[in-house]
Amino acid sequence: MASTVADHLLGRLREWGVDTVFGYAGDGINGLLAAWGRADDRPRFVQARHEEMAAFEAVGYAKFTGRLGVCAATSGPGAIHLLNGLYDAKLDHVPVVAIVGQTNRSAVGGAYQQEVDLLSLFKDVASEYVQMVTVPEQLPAVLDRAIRTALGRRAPSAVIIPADVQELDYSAPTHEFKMVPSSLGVDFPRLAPDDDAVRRAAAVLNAGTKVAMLVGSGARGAAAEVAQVADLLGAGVAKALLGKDVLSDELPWVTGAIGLLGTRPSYEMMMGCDTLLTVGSSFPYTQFLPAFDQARAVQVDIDPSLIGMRYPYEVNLVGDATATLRALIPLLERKTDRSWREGIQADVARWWETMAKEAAVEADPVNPMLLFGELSPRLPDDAIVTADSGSSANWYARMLRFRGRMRGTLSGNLATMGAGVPYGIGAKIGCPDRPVIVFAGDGAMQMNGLAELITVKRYWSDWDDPRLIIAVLHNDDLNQVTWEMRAMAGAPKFVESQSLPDVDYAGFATSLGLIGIAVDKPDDVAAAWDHALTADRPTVLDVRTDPNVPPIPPHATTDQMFSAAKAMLAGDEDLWEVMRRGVATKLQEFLPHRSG
Ligand SMILES: Cc1ncc(C[n+]2csc(CCOP(=O)(O)OP(=O)(O)O)c2C)c(N)n1
Ligand SMILES: [Mg+2]
Repeated sequence: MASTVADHLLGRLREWGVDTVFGYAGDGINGLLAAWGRADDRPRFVQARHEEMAAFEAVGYAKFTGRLGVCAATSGPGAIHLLNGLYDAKLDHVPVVAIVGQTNRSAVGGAYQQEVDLLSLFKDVASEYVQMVTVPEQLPAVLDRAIRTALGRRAPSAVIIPADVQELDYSAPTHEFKMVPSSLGVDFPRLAPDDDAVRRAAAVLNAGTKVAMLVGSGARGAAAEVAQVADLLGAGVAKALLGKDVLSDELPWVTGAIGLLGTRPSYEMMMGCDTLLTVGSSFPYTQFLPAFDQARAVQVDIDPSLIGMRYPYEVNLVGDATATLRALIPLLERKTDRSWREGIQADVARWWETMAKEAAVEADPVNPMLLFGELSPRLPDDAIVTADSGSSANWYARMLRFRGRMRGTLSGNLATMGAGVPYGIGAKIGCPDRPVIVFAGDGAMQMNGLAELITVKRYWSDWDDPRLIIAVLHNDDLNQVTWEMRAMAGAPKFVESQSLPDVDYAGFATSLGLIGIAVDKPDDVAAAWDHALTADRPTVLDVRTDPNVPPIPPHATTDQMFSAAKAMLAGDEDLWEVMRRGVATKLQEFLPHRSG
């Protein structure tokens, strides 16, 4: 039998080194599925419960392996389901190719069943590249370009293939007019910075006396250079959420997370600095950066379309983080006065003590900070951690001390609920020899995490290291939003929208043959982690956490709240009291009544 377009497509994916495709079946891709059967499941087809989960799994896989993520879905509803996961890839700059079916060419435009205008549907999410293959000769150029564009622009792209085209005999583009042949592979440059710009940046940084650095995921792989620059400049380093695993939290001058989910030392450093150096981050919240007339600033970023925003930077240096920092280092003068950095280190040390104290405070029944605090020192050196959107993102950002080879991520820019569990699955499929820990709210579990545990049931026995731990913050509440409403809108909890039905998460896990551990006492938290971290299969930790422990720190809401919180904390009030008794209620006293 001749090779079909679908056979050729799978063969080309294999040639590109794609070993896994996350997907879900449907008659819009029947030709592809049949080819998969003929190809002996190469690349491996991983079946999710829902196409959105397949897309999240592809994003998680790509984030943790550094390779291309690929997902596949049928036409119409399957393609529509992919969207949220693809937007997650778009906003967090992750290379993912979506392969989707379409109705037969003879039916397109005929209001046919499951016919959706897919080119229009994907136009925004796959704005870097989306195309429909209508004849076999088109396939190589479209597929190869989709892959190269996704990798090069760090973005999702989409290839649409009508069902009948999948089953056509493949015929390659020829050496003729109106043919577009293609080739395999791509090598990217390491973008070297402009010499003059490096000199101007060094002049700004050398002139400062109190330097703050902010690093994001663009600084991944440049940890040694970041540390060297920070040392020369006597700087502290704050980390944007997606850059949490870029630099070890054991370094005494790393102030940790910044922003709404951030730490106090990061906030204080930004409020007190006279110079800012941002590397590989487009952290969005300007109000957590220095005031406009307070600091001179330099930004380093590989993407000219994202540089120069958020702050009036004096030098916007486009370049690879490692190459640019290496070029800067010989031009930087070591600050002889180390007092600024010593102050930051003292703040950081005090911060970790405060976190430990807060985690030890009694709650009803389990303080969520205790859950994270007990895990932190137990984290295996090669652990991968993901967190869902919700209160767990806050505790993930602030409470976990990353070190060594640890990796972690979440849906940073889209901040979508429901990514935690499928990210964890994508991590396990991509890195089956590493332990993976997922934090998810009960709302996120009910949204889709529970169903996706069925995917875990299907695949876990293939993993070299079977440990996948899903810690559920069981607070019967959409807690993050409940607190946002309290703190930002001054509104009480609206039970109809915020309360969740009670579900037995541990019991559901057990029913799937996984380990389920229900925890409702603080004293049992440590043993539960030990159990899960030595288990021979995936575990769901179903932990009754207290919804009255506010995830939002007092310095993290509106500008007025910053100054209010600062005033309170400067008076050496017990930070915990401020938080525990309800940041919102306390801070409300400082807020003028809102109008409109
Ligand atoms: C898809 C999606 N829907 C809604 C939201 C808004 N949202 C953000 S966090 C959150 C609550 C999450 O509740 P849960 O998963 O129970 O976690 P908790 O905050 O209670 O720990 C909501 C509704 C969102 N970010 N994404
Ligand atoms: Mg909840």
